[in-house]
Amino acid sequence: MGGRDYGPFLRTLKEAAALIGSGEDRRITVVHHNDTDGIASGAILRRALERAGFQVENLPIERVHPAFLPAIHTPARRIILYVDLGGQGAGEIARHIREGSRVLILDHHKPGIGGALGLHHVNPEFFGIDGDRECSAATLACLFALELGSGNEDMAPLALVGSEGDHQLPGGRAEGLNLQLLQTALSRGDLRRDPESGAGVYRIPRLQDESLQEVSDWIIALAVNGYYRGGSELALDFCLEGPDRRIRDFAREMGEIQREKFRRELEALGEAGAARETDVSWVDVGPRFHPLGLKAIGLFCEELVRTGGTGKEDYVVGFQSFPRDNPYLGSYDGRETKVSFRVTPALRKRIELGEKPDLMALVPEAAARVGGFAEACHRFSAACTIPEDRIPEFIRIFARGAGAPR
Ligand SMILES: [Mn+2]
Repeated sequence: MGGRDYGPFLRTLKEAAALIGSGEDRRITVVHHNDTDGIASGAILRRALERAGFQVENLPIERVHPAFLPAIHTPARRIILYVDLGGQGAGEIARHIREGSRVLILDHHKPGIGGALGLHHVNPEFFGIDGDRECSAATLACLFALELGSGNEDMAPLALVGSEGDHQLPGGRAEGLNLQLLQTALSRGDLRRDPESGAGVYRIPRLQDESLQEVSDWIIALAVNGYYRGGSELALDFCLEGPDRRIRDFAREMGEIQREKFRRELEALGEAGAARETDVSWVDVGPRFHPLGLKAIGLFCEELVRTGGTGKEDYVVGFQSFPRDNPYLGSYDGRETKVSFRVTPALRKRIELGEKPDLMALVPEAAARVGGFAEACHRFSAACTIPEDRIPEFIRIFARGAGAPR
């Protein structure tokens, strides 16, 4: 840590905890991502806020979609805490805040430009702390929990689960604020090193001695694959109580559903594999992956690449239609499709050589041109949402950009 001064950041967290902890209202809604880091964050906050006398409602979501904000910001919800998401949509969220309600965002993703009035946004990135490497959302949530009460130190292992899920512990090495909580958890015996299983493997005795990676795998099976069957609830229970029979059965069932859906889809594509347009291999699974969560299409694109179902140097694009019913927020008939992007290993090399454009250069612009929006864009993987009836047009626009010489 090199004697880094986290004082100003921790003071801001303390103020945020005071803001939430004070007041008469004892009902709070925690809105969080449904991936490993988000679920671990949601579990930490549920336990810590319950200990502080709150009645806690967890709302796990796949992303902040403008259409769902009115369903989140209802009059009955007076205190809303966003964690692991919300930072990039702060401006949009601010427009839905009702008078007399309090909204706090705890996020570690690089915030967009421009602030938002009427809400508090605590983010390590504001303090020069790298939210991609030194502080997962679960670490942030745990530090917030420690400001609510020092009795929450037992939540530190879950902070590391979130860090693992967000790939912030390469080879088991933690940095920055993640490292602080790793030391807390080890010194209390809430986490133990397991050198016999490999360097950098940590296990959580309280969760039946599962490793951080195993816990993360459980959460993905439950909350990501099982999202549209309410599996996020089980994932939260799992984080706080450990796996029971019901949780193991559900996770296994979701795993089977995923394998079966993928197998059928590959079979239907047959020898020819994905459809081709210049430099682009694409597949539209429509609603066929239901009830799997929207991350399924990205995983399927990876499977397509692995099984050779794409062109050798292609961008790989998958479409999965947006389910009409959200288990937490009710129905929505926007008729949209989620779009996932991957690249083949050969294309990745060419992008690295600067011979082809990366996904950050292609996706936001193509999405905007058909009235959609980009969500999570990295160089070699990305996602966006577009209207369902504009898929053919989108493929043409994307293929034109992809074929353009760099
Ligand atoms: Mn995260």
